Amino acid sequence: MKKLLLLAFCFTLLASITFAQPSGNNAEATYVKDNYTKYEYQIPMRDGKKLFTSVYVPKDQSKKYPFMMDRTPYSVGPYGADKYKGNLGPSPAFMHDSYIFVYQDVRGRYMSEGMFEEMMPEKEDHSSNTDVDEGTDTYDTIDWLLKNIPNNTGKVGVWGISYPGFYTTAALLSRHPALVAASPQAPMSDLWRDDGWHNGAFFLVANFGFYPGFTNKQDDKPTQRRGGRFNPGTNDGYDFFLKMGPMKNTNDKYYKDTIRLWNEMMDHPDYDQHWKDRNVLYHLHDIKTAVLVTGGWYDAEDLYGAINTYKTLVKRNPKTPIYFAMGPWVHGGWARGAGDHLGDVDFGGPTGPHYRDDIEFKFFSHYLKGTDMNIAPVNTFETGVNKWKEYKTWPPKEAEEKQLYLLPGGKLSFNAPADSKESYDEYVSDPSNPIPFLNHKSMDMDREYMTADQRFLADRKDLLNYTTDVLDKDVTIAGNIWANLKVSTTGTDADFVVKVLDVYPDTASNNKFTGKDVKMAGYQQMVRSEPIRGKYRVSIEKPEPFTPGKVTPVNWELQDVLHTFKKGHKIMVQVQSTWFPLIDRNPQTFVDIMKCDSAAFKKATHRVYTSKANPSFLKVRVVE
Ligand code: PG9
Repeated sequence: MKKLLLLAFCFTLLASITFAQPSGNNAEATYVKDNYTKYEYQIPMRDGKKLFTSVYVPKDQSKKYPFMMDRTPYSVGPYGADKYKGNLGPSPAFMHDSYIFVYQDVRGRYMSEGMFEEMMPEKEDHSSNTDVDEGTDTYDTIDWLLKNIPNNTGKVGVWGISYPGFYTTAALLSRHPALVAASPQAPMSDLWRDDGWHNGAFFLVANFGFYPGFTNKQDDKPTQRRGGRFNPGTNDGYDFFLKMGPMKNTNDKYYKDTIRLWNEMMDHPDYDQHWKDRNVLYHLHDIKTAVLVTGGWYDAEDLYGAINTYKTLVKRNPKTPIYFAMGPWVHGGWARGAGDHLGDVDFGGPTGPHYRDDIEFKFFSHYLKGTDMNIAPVNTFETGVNKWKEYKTWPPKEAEEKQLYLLPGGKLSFNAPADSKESYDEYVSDPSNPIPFLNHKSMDMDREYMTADQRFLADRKDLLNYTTDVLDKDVTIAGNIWANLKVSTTGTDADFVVKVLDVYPDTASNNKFTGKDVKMAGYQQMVRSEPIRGKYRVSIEKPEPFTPGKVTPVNWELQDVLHTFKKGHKIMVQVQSTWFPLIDRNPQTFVDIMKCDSAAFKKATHRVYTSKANPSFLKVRVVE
């Protein structure tokens, strides 16, 4: 602790943690106090550890109620039986409809006993009382609640966003028969692929800011204390991280090896056993609980988790009712607010209330209270034309796979290259002058980056643009996008970032959300974007260097979209090799990036091939 105090930067009390329960407004807070009584319990688990749990019971005890439970690493506070949360449940409709609301500090967090482990590995074998995990903790909690909370109906629903979304997925593994409905929302599923790394590129700005606050205790002693917040002393993240130098300086200069969870990240850059043990998707078999998986197309944190939790559940549990809802939202954007725009982009009206009232509330009400429900298996918001679309499956069966080719002269087309002559485009990428991911100063991963106009990069020479002709009809892409590039580099490692952009016509007019000094005419809206760290192109477990100058395939998934590029717009694909400080810098030499020195960082020339022999293209699914 002394060491920390000596740091040049101070830690202040953490004001906000990513997915703590929103505090609600005064009317909601009054409603909670008037209609619910709060109790606090230490619920014993099978291994003897006790988990701190707040239970809000309807004052009207003339009826029975089902449980709605949220298990969280972000604190169930406020603590004290006389101190109430400002609102209850996933949305106000729930608290007005009366449920028994249960909030639990998960094992090792805040007032619960035990040692916290990042995304605690799930076990398949629970034969001994010490074989505990989030599944058994959920099972033991449900069992205790059914026996100890009067006037319950014997039915339980679980929900949670982000980390609590992971705990919701893990709750399914309790396989407790009373757990009849669950909604993992933006659930982390595999930290290496969700918040940590995207195809091996480290999400620097998001994680660096998160771990000091999250690591509130590094022992097994209960505490109400929150973690600290790292104060970098600037709001210019680009400058801060550039001056910081190589990743090892996060510890050498700032954290001094005091943050256990940060060190776990730094020690495991590859997809090794540490991360495999924490991949909850491996365990999603034999699930009988009805599930509603929810996510946001513009969730910069756990988009992978939402999409892949849904796809895995459907594939491995074909007889179980599994629903999917994806809207035009940022991380957790469906839980509160209108959800009517992101940055300059207008979604044509509120989207949040439809989800909360017509999908989420009806789903839980049906399974917990037996009310009618008429929800399509897949409810997806189609961006670009701003409409909800219902499907039976995701991706929709009717979507046809097509290839969108990067062609010489910066062209992009569904027609493959015809010329047998070799062709390529090249750029020099310099880790000491990385391409910014934002057009303004920030120390955060500003969520608007997911739809932001990319024209601010017009003068950069270290990226490539490929653009279609003006579209003569709408083009709708539904499902995942794959980048298939043929590249070469003068270095031995390289990152490649592919961005898919919707280019608006010059006649496009501004909307009520368009920022000051922005013109929607010619806007280059980011629709989907993902990096790959080239050394992981063959195996995410065993990185491999590039052979300088050798044409090499690099393929990676860009995640799903449901987006219509409208008639009159153009589709644009942008390729670059830095994206800072969203992802850390690749030194472009084959080294352990988390441990290397600044001497490892070198300029390199990268080529992207566009010929018939070496085509580069995106694989997309098009709905006619
Ligand atoms: N997605 C969250 C997270 C961020 C960074 C690291 C680990 C988890 C969260 O908001 O819970």
